[in-house]
Amino acid sequence: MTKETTPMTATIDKNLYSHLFPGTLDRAAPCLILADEQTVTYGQAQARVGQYAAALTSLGLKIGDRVTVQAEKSVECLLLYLGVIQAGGTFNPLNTAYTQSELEYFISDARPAVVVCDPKVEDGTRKIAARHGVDHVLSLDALGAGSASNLADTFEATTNIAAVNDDDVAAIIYTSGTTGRSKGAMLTHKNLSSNAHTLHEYWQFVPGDVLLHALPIYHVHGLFVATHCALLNQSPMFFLPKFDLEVVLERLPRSTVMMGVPTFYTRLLKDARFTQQLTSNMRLFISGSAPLLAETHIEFEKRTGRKILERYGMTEAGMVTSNPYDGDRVAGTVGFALPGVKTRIADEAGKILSPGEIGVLEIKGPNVFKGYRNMPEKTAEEFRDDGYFITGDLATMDDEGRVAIVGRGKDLIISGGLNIYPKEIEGEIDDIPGVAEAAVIGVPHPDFGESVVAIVVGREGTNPSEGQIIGNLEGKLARFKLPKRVFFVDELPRNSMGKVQKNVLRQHHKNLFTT
Ligand code: MCA
Ligand code: AMP
Repeated sequence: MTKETTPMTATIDKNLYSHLFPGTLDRAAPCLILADEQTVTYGQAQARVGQYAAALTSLGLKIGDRVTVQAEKSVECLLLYLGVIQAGGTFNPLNTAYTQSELEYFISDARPAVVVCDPKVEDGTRKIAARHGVDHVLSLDALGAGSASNLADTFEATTNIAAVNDDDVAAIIYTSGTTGRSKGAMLTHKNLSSNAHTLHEYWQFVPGDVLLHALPIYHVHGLFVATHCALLNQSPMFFLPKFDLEVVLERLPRSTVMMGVPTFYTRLLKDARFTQQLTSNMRLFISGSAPLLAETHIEFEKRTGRKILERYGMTEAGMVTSNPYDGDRVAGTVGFALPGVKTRIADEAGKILSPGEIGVLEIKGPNVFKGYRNMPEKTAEEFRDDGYFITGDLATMDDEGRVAIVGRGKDLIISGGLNIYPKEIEGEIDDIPGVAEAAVIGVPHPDFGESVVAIVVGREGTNPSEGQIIGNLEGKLARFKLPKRVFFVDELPRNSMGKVQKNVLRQHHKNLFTT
């Protein structure tokens, strides 16, 4: 944070960077306040971003070149992201929990020009990178130290902003699929800047706002929705490494806005120190990424006198609908299509349904992504001919356009706001010696909303244990995907078509974690 630069002169609106760091930037204003209260001003942040942009450009990064980053949340990591954007590169963050074997796939698909990883896994990452022709591997640790930041230190901050087009890809975020491998959703500069402006206005950010940022920054929620709103508002963020209840309770009285997954709210409600008085400075609590239980919504209001604002989104489109800021925030609903976004409910064949009928939510707007990297057929399958994207979420819409998510057309578990696809885990369990087949389901969980449970049929004459199954998956799958419990059965329930009846299994295990 040592080098200062002169204020920006060039403004190229197409680059997301120009929106987040406008010519009118108040350089002395606090931007990031760390866990130890150290503050980074907007001027310092911009200068550091400029150093990262210069460093990346010196490595030969061109518009659209990918920078894959699997690093712990830190200020440096956030500023590296913004440096990639300024330089016109494509930022590709990865969940820090992914194992090296998961990483191999992402690198093989993203074909990055630069990979940034934690120093702890640098050796393994270098080997993977070498196998896929990646030229540069840099490191960044949880404190923001490593060869990436050392390299940035050696450059003067550049004020050049890459002249991108609206549909140049600013980020690729991998999102798992019901079948096959993860899909890299390509989000353009226009997707990100349009959604940022819409949310900034819709959620009525005002001078004096302070954002409490405790989300990870490898997903849309923490990286784009939260930080872009704060940056557009030139507001400070309490930038916490993770959701630590003690630290969050301590920072709440000095914050005005928090964005979180439902687990944040259930954890706060479990603590008696979370009171109306503690939240008296807060103007907005936002929840998303997973369904907020109506009981959490109601208990929250009872405790604090405030209503959580629930919104709905997905990697492929950023934010799609939101409960209103001023109007009714109705528990169990995700509100209305955001300005500029169109929503409709259709059946599988694409017939538009009437108000109140359950179908799949389809969406269209400037926020909707460009497509999945390297998967033109998969992309085409998920769009209607008239440009609507098929979300795969089951929903209803009332006469006024208020949307409620009532289920999922896709076989997906959402645990603590992280998406987990049963198919991926079933595939790994099926490969374990002694296993005939497996079904993986999501079961209600008081902390994570849903948790992963595996039901396994052993091969005749073999008797694998729960510990063996989980032990076998360790190192192959990120730990948050590991089943919390494994049960053994003689056979899986099937319908007349031979399809595993997961609803029967879910029903059978529904009280596993809740009673
Ligand atoms: C951690 N663990 C988990 C999860 N997180 N297990 C299941 N589900 C999880 N979400 C496991 C770890 O593997 C570890 O297991 C143990 O729990 C402790 O890990 P720790 O990191 O200390 O956990 P935590 O700090 O308690 O984290 C829980 C969390 C976190 C706060 C809920 O997962 C989180 O911040 N989630 C937010 C995810 C998010 O940002 N989603 C947005 C996606 P072991 O001990 O076995 O190693 S974007 C999106 O969905 C769209 C666009 C949208 O609408 O926003
Ligand atoms: P992701 O893969 O991270 O993009 O996850 C997006 C998915 O999370 C959506 O397709 C929904 O299934 C789910 N989701 C996000 N927000 C909500 C919400 N408020 N209520 C219910 N489900 C949600």
